[in-house]
Amino acid sequence: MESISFSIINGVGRITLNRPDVLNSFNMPMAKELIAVLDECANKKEIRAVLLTGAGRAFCAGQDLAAAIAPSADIKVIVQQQYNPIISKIRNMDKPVICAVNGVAAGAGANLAIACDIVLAATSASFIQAFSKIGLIPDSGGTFFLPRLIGLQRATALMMLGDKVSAQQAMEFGMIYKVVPDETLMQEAEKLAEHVAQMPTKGLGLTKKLLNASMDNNLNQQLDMEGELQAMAAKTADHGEGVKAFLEKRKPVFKGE
Ligand code: T3D
Repeated sequence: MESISFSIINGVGRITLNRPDVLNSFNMPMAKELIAVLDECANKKEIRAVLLTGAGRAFCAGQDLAAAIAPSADIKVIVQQQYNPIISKIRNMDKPVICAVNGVAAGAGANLAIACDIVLAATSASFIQAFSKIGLIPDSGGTFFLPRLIGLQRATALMMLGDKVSAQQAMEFGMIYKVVPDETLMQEAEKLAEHVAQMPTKGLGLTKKLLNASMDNNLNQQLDMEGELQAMAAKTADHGEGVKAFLEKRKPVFKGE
């Protein structure tokens, strides 16, 4: 792979967007590589959590604008073949996806970050719904997730104005989980990812499924689904181990089964 670095360490599939000269902006090859590694993360049993970050000083500046204006570029194809599958794969992966936003996240880059399950950001990171500045509309699931995370009023203002939001402000808005000093971002993100990789993976996957469904369901539908999925969680080996360890007053050893 040329534009993505990927490794598996301690149960974590670590993905780094790696086109730092153009702030890790997306062209088709990078999107295809990301899609392939997301598939690998979803399918490999030994991977129990994913950590996504960017190389260099940025997380991701969204679409590579030079690639987007190439004569052969078709924006509908770019959205359908790059961004839509990436966002669907992150949301449908039955494992936690942690995002470490190491610098600016703009356009599709901002919406890629907020589609992840738990988002940490470096103090110097920022988020920009940059689309309106170039006459485009927000994509990559932004119009779905952002109003649900921070409310319609703030989402509308950010998407129409394209204002830059600091990491601190993003946390206060509820757009991300936590702000971490620049120097310790990767260390904390790795620690968090390795921690969740040791947790009951099937239960976390079912929790994610419920949270996804809660975006559309009414209360009764959600209560029914909780009942069904709780029955599935109760059948996992990790549930058995959790209860046994509790009763034996020891630390559980979860295997993701
Ligand atoms: O196909 C479609 O278009 C549909 C899909 C759309 C999805 C989208 O994501 S649309 C939104 C696209 N992204 C943007 O509009 C953001 C563009 N970038 C910026 O506004 C700024 O670069 C940042 C605010 C992100 C960072 O600013 P700054 O001052 O820290 O860095 P810079 O100097 O602007 O950028 C550094 C280099 O990266 C520079 O190259 P150079 O001069 O050193 O050779 C710059 O051209 C390059 N770069 C930054 N963003 C992009 C980019 N090159 C290509 N595409 C980019 N998006």
